[in-house]
Amino acid sequence: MPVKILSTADLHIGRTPTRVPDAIRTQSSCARMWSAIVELAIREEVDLVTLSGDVVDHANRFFEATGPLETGIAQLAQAGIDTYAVAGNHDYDVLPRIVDAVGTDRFHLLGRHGQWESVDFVRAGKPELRIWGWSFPDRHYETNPLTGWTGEVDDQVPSVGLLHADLDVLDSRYAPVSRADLAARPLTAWLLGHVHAPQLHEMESGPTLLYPGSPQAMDPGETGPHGPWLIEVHGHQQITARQAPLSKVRYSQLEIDLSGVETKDALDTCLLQRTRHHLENIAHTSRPPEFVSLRIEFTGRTRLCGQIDAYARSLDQLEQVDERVTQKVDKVTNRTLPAIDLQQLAQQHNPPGVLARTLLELETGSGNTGLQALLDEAYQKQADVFQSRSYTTLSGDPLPDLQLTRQRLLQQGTLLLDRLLTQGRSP
Ligand SMILES: [Mn+2]
Repeated sequence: MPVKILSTADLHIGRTPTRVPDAIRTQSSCARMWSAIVELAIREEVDLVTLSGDVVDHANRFFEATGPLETGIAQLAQAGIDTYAVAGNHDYDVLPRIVDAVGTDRFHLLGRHGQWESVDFVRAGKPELRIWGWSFPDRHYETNPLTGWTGEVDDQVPSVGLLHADLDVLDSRYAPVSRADLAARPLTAWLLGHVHAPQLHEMESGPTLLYPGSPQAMDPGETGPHGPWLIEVHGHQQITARQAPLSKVRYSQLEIDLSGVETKDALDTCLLQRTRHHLENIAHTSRPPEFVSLRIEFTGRTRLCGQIDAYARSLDQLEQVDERVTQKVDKVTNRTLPAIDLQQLAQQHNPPGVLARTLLELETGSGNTGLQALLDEAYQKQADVFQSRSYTTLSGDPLPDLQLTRQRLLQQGTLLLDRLLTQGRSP
C-alpha cells in the first residue's frame, strides 16, 4: 500500500493576499488556507502531512497563528494523521515556540538548531517511510545545510527530506543548495520550502525535487495555480505528485499584442475577446479559483500607442464573470510602440528626423559620442532623484542601471515622436 502524503510549505499564516478586493482578501487568508488543507488531508485520508518551513509569517504573528495552527494540528491528530515540519527563515523562532506551547505527540518539528534529524512513519508496526528534516536556526543561514548531513539511508525504507532552502542561488542568505547536492543524497524525494512558485523536478535518476510553493497565492508575482500537493510513495524510486489547486485567488499575466489594431472599436473587441478567453480557460478547469487578478501587458506597434495609457485607466472598471469565477484587471502596462517607420523618418532633416536617428542609435546600441553623453546624462538625472534627500524614506527600488536607462529613453522618445507626428497631422 502506498504512503500518502499531503505536502505543503510557505503557508505564512498571518498574511492575506494583496491587491484583491477586501471581501476576497479576508476569506482567502493564509489561516483559512491552513483549515482547507487540514480538511483536504482528512478527506483524502492521507497518512501524513509535511510542512517545509515558513508555516508562520513572522515572529509577531505568534498569537494570530497559534489558534488556527493549534486547531488544525488537533484535527489532524484526532484523525490519526501525523504532521512533520521544519522551520524556515520566517518562523525559525516562532514555530518552535508554538509547537512547545500547543504541540501533541503527533506533531513532529524536525531538525531544531540546524541539526539534521529523522523520524520513521510506522504502519502496523513496520517503518514505511523515513522523514529527514533540518530547521533554520536563525533568520539567515549562509552555508549549505547539507554539509551537516551525516544521515544514513536505509535501502529498505523509502525516505523524504524536508528542507527550507534556496535552490541554485549559491550566494543566497537562505540556506543555498544546488540540485547536484540534493541529487547526491539517495532519498526518494526532497520536499522543499522557500520558493513560493510551485516547481516539480522529476529526475531521471535520484530523488524527485518538489517545491510545493505557497498554497495561498499572496501577491501578483505568485502567478498560476497554487495549493498543497498530494504525493504517493510506492517505493524507493516510485512516486507520484499532483497539486490540489485550493487557492481561491489566482494571479495572472496576459500579453496582448496590438499590432494591426488601429481603431478604438477594434481595441475594445480585441481586449474583451482576449480577457474573456483567458477567464474561460481558468473557469473551466476542474478546481477553478473564485477570483482572478489580472495584469495586462499591451505590446506591438499600433497607431493607438499614444492613447493606450488613458484607455488603461478605464480598465479598472472591467469585471468579468464566468461560471463562479470573477476576473478583475489589477494593472495595465503599455509597451506598445507607434506604427512609425524609423528608417524612413531618419532621412528627414527636421526634429522628427533627429529624434528618429537618436532612437535608431538607442535601439542598435551603436552610438556616437553624443549618444553616450545622452545616456550618461539621463542616468545621472535619475541617480539624482533616487538619491535625493526628499525620497530617502521611500527605500526599496534599486537605482536603474544603464540598460534600463536606455529602455526608458527609447520608450519616452518613441512616445515623444508619436506626439510630434500626430501634432504635425492635425490642422
Ligand atoms: Mn522562506
